[in-house]
Order: sequence, then structure tokens, then C-alpha cells
Amino acid sequence: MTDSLFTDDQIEAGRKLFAGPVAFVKGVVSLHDLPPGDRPEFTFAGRSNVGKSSLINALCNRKNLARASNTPGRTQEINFFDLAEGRFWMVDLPGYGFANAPKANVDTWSLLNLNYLRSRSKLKRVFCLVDSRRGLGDVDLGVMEKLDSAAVHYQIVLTKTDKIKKSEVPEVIAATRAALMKQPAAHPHVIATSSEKGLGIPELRATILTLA
Ligand SMILES: Nc1nc2c(ncn2[C@@H]2O[C@H](COP(=O)(O)OP(=O)(O)O)[C@@H](O)[C@H]2O)c(=O)[nH]1
Ligand SMILES: [Mg+2]
Repeated sequence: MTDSLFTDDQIEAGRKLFAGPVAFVKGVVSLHDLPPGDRPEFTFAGRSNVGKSSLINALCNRKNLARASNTPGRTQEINFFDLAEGRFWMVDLPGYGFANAPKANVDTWSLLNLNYLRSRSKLKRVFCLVDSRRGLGDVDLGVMEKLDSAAVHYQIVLTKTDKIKKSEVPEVIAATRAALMKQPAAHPHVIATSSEKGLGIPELRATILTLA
């Protein structure tokens, strides 16, 4: 996890980006409500409970910017955050693959999300969050295939690495990379994070800065 791709200056610039203002702007349940795609945009996706809200809060040094919910599968809005006063849209997609979600919910998820993903010309990257204890699952791969066919670039972010042994982290990264080889729109570098311990968060911030 110290094999950072970034210089100290890039890490510092990433820190500064997220030390500035971040504001929740709106939760969207219909395509007509999307805010104008007028700036670079990045989006977080992942299974319910993968640690998405916690990661967004850790990136932004907030406790409650994104609600860390104990009711996975409930939030169906696409949430838009203004990062650094108009520099980026930071977007939180509804979690997918919640085992007990009604099928109607799942369908709404896919349609709204797919249409969103296809309609944003300044969408630079989707960060696909994967629990480091589980690795890539079928549902993740299904979502990634949709991203591939929509030609939306994405990058895997492993979450909760504090929950596995330190020595296992490189193994999970390697296994994830191997699984990504066949996915044309996947970024080859896998970012390992722990929101709890702050691991990988500076690297993710620096990565986001390169998207501008
Ligand atoms: N140990 C550990 N737990 C985490 C981490 N990130 C999230 N969690 C826990 O995982 C659960 C789901 O997190 P949440 O952020 O709400 O997931 P979301 O449904 O993807 O938004 C919560 O109980 C969090 O406290 C992490 O980095 N380490
Ligand atoms: Mg959440």
C-alpha cells in the first residue's frame, strides 16, 4: 500500500482538494433531475454495505457527509456533491446487490444508473468499491460489464483492508487485477483502502485530482 504512484506534491494537492468545501447538492431519483454535467465528475458504486458512505466521509474528513446507513439497499437516490466549489461533481450511486432488496428496487437501480452513466459526457471515472474480504463477486462483474459496454472508465477500490491480514492485501490486489484483465474499460491499478484507518485515502484523493 506504500507503492504509491504519486509524488509527495501530488498527494499534498489531493489533500488540499478535499480539505476545501464539499457540499451535498441533491439526491436524484429521475433522469430529469440531474444537475448540469458542466464539470469533471467521478462516481462511487458498489454493493450495499461495501463501505461507500464511510469512504466518502473519510475522503472529505467528515463524519456525516454521506450517511453511513445500517439499512443497506434503502437509499435509491443518486447523490450529487459539489467538491471544491464547482471543480468536480462527486457522485454516490445507490448500492446494488442487496440480497433482500425487492426486485423492483433492483430494476430501478439498473435503469436509472445506466441512463445516468450513459448521459454524462464529463464523467471521468467510476470507482467500483469491492470489500477486500469478499473480492470481486458476480454482481460486481455484472455491473462492470455494463460499464464496459457503456464505455465508462472504472477503477476498483478495495475497502475495509483493516479487516484482513496485512500480508493478504497484496494477494487480494493481485487476484483482483487478474480478474480485471478481460475488462476493457477497467483501470489496471487497484487502490486498497481502509476508511477506518485512513489507508489508501491520500492515494485516492491524488487519483481523483488527476481526473480534472
Ligand atoms: N472495519 C471497517 N469497517 C468499515 C469500513 N468502512 C465501512 N465499514 C463498516 O461497514 C458498514 C457499512 O458501511 P457504509 O459506509 O454504510 O457502507 P455503504 O452501504 O456502502 O454506504 C458500517 O458498519 C461501517 O462502519 C472500514 O474501512 N473498516
Ligand atoms: Mg451508504
